[in-house]
Amino acid sequence: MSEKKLSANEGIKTRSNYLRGTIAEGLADLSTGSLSEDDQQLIKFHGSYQQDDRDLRPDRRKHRLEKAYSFMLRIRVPGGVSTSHQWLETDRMADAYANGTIKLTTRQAFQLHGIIKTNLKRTIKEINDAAMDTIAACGDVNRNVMCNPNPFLSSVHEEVIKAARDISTHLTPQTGAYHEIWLDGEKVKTSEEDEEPIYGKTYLPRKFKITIAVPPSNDVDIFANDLSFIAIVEEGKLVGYNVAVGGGMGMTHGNEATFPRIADVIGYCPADKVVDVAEKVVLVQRDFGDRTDRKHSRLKYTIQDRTPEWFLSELNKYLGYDLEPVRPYEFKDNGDRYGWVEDERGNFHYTLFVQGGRVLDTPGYPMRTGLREIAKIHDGDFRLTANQNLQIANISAKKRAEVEALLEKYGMHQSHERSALRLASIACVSLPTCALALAEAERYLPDVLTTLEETMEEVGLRHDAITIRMTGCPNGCGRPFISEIGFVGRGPDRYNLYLGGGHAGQRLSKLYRQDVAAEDIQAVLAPILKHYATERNEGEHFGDFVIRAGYVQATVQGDDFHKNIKDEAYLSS
Ligand code: SRM
Ligand code: SF4
Repeated sequence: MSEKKLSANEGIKTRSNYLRGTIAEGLADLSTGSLSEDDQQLIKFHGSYQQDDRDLRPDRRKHRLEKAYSFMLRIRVPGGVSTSHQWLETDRMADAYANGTIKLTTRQAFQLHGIIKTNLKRTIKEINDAAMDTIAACGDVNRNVMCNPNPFLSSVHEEVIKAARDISTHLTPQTGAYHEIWLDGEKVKTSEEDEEPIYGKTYLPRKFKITIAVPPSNDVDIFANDLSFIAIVEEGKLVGYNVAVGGGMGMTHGNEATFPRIADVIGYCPADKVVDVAEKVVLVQRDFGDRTDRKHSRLKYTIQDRTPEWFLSELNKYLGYDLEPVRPYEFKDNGDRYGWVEDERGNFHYTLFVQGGRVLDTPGYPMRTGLREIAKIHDGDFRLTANQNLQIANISAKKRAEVEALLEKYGMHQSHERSALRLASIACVSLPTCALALAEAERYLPDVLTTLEETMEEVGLRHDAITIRMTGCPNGCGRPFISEIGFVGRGPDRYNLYLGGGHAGQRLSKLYRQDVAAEDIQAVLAPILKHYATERNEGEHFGDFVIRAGYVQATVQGDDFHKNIKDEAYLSS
């Protein structure tokens, strides 16, 4: 029996000498704005993607110019908590080296876009000087660990954020390459001195994502992650975590072997075992994940192929003890709590809506300037939410009036009064920077929402939160397959429309219409929204209603996600 060939990336990792490759040499080559193909893969582990401005492609092609290459940098922010100083530094670098905007991502990280090759090293160095880093923000390793910014249960939250940081630190790659290349760290003599105790030479088969949630809020969307911990709080104290494994969103149009998957909740561990469990789940995936086909290499496929029961028994072997039975928990929603909140210690938190997570100044709405002015006087911290929003957190009672005045001065004080639909929206970056985008998302969803708001207003749904997400392709960076309404790019101005995801992100949606033209979106959705407004049961969420009313089937775990996609054109595309 012949062994299947390893994917090309496995060779790149093996040859890279623990992620060094020829990145340093490539940075020094001023004849091009790009890096070699192999280094483009390796640089992801260092937190960067080589991109080009796709809006400029036709013109540059016409003039026979190299693509307008630049680099995106993703800054890890474990648990989404950033200090005021870190905010100010990120803001400064956005002007000094990037495109003048800060992107708050769906995994509570910062992204800077448009950094040219000659500025990359100094930007990474300055990020590290601000006590942040970019290592493992991307690549076949554990990514930014998410944790919900829960101001209500601040004592529990403190413990949970510590767990997120501990997991993040424990799973950070140990290679000296990052320090060597970006921070002028000392060169190690042989790669032997530079081992990766957890990952080994070839790291993981694919990216790996971890979250922690404190119910009833699922605002970090645990079911879309490789591994999640659901905090179990008894009598106000954190006692442990339920463990969920095997979630993920990405799929490829027309390829039924790829699909989004909801994580399985397989057991419970005491609070002091959380890092151990995280490590062992990673090890099982390291050893059993598919390294031959990158479209089949996420943990969700390992578990789908071998069953959750197999995974639990293997994990118990790696742990040397058994996970306990799952404890009861309940999630109510996966959205953010906007506006002002006071916590049990008398601190204040203001959650600001940030459309598409893009922090920038626009005529009439100088949000980036306003946040900079707040950061200058703010004595608490900033918390990035997994819904691409921003919490100005832990404002002391004596500072609240000052922060409030600045919010008002810069027009941010009413951000939470927008329609409930807009407040429940997410759009991935997509064009012009994302190399994989098939259609617009961040630049287009605001307009779609404006037209849908007319319908929502008309039928009396202005205050009803329906989760709505748009992505430029089926990789699912905005987690569209677990929203109640999901648009997934198919091609320029064309989207597949998915309906019926769970309001708390607990159920996948189903394809309702394929190839909806951008201009037809309102016409397709308006009758369904009207129907919902008149026929819904008391407290019934939109995602549940569309299933009851027969627009789509419910997805149950283990179901074939593509079961109701029977369109030949779709499958052959
Ligand atoms: Fe993502 C690839 C942006 C969250 C699934 N994602 C990309 C790249 C890097 C495109 C590329 O490979 O060339 C995008 C860069 C665009 C740009 O110009 O910035 C990109 N992903 C994003 C962000 C910035 C979207 C956003 O608007 O916030 C999010 C950054 C998160 C972070 O801080 O780490 C982002 N990506 C996600 C999520 C959501 C999540 O993790 O909760 C998912 C779905 C969950 C999952 O992983 O299954 C996601 N991104 C993907 C995939 C599909 C992976 C798969 O298993 O099939 C790709 C493509 C790939 O890896 O090959 C991808
Ligand atoms: Fe790019 Fe697709 Fe992710 Fe959007 S969903 S950022 S288009 S990879």
